Amino acid sequence: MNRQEVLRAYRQMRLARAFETKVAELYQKGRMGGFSHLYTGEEAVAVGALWPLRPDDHVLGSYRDHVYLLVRGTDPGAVMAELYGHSDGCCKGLGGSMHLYDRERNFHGGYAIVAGECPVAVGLGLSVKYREGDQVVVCFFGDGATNQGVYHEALNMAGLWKLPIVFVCENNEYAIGTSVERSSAERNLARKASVYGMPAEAVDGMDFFKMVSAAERAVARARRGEGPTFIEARCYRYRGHSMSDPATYRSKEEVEFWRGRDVLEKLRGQIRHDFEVPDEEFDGLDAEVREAIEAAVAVAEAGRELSLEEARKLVYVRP
Ligand SMILES: Cc1ncc(C[n+]2csc(CCOP(=O)(O)OP(=O)(O)O)c2C)c(N)n1
Repeated sequence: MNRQEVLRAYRQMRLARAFETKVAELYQKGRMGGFSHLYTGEEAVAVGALWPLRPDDHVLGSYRDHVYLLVRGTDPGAVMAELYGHSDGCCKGLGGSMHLYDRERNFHGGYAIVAGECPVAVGLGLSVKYREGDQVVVCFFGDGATNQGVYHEALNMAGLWKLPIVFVCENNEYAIGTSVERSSAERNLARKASVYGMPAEAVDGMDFFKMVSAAERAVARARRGEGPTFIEARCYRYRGHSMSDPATYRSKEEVEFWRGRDVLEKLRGQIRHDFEVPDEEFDGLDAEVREAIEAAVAVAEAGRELSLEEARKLVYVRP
């Protein structure tokens, strides 16, 4: 990767972090309703896994979904307005935090049902194969999803039919407050997936470069028609499961251990060292990101909710 590319990766990660820090603040001020599940700490997984994709590739995620859209290039104002439930939102305010969607960028949804995105990814993968395309489907889900029946059905079909899918499991060690050891008979989630006819590997999800190289291998395999790959990204979320979770089930030491391996700090250190990027250049990028976030908040604040009549027209269609 060259200097320009690594700085682009840093900017994407910084934008993701700053966006969600702002969301936490605005959520606490009551500016948005519904649930809000933040990705803070896991940014290297999304930025790394999506790095090799082309605009015509497909992406799906769970309810912890804000960052995927930002990385895919959805306007931050459209994501923020969606969280406000406003009509400028990427789903005109009808989806909200857990149900983001951007057809133009082939982001096919945030799914609030755990593992709900996995069979949809199989459908998309099958459609790519049927049309003899070379697009790839990247499907994100948490460790908790690997205990769902539909997840196993989806992986089985993807492996059997050699579909062009990259399954990215964000193993952040917890499903709400239940740790992997207490919920999965097989704690090694890569091994658990490997029986479905696909290569499966565990990757340090706190390291952007390791995520990129795993994703590049998986995407290349899928494009060559060799079928799916499973990546277990070992990572950690700094915050509770959602904004209403005080996360009392884990110790301060545990959180501090992971914060000490912060993905943004790590990437900044690597770039500073390898490309001799001066601090002022990082400061410039940080300032640019702050402005982008302010602009996003301004879009959301200035917006309005759809009227019931407008909403009804979008939700119901005549058969
Ligand atoms: C089928 C189903 N069962 C239970 C829930 C309630 N629920 C919401 S999030 C969650 C935990 C999922 O954890 P994980 O898949 O590890 O994702 P993470 O939140 O760690 O990103 C559960 C059990 C749900 N939404 N859907």
